[in-house]
Amino acid sequence: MDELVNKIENLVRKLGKEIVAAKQETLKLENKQGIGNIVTQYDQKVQTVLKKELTKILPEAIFIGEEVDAYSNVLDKGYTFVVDPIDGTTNFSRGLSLSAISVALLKDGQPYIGICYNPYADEMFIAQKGKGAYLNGKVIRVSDKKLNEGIVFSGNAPYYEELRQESMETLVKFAKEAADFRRLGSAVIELCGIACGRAEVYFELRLQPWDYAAGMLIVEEAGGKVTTMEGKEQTFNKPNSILASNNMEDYLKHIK
Ligand code: LIP
Repeated sequence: MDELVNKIENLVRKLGKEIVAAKQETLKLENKQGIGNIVTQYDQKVQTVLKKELTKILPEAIFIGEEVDAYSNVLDKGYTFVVDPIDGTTNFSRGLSLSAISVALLKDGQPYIGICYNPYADEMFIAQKGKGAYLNGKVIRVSDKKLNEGIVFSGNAPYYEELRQESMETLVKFAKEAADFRRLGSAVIELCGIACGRAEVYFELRLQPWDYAAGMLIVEEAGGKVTTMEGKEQTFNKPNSILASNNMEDYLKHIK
């Protein structure tokens, strides 16, 4: 398994360098379904290379990615790659340097390996089921802060106009009790931030499986907890809400 992880890590790190080197003035933006949901030629190129190279690394796995094959079914038996080539595409398109590559390998429908790379910070987050979570090779753990001294990462589900009001109301409920809140614009960076103790809670009312499949495993292997906003187990065949935390208290009670 370690050889498999190393091969994926090297591939992701190489592609991360291409993302950082992208010149903003060369970006070609295309609109997708939903408000402000864009894709650039870099999202498409990175995903094409990921699909080609991951298939060489593990031929028996199927591939699900944001920019193609988006809704093939996750295999209940066997291996499925669930990939976001550039999570935080809007940040990428605006030169905000807050984006990440996310590669999850699911085994029998559950996260088995999670690899998330923020190339701007050169931060490689890796988790293997049952083997802990690491940032650049060092063990990471969620924080031990309670909400009243903690930071909340809030997702606004920006592509879904019908969720904006509820997203803001949820943020107000959390923010009233937290020390502060942040919105980074990359679910992957927010999930990895929970895993390494930089914040205590991350919520978003609708994310795609490729946004959270890898980051979720990294949070859980770092001692955190990831459910839907209703406290249910996560699934990977359709968009879901997400509540990720350091599991220091029942955070759902703050948003009832
Ligand atoms: C984005 C997430 C962000 C969320 C957006 C979108 P993308 O991923 O990282 O947190 O609010 O709705 O899902 O589309 O940039 O890969």
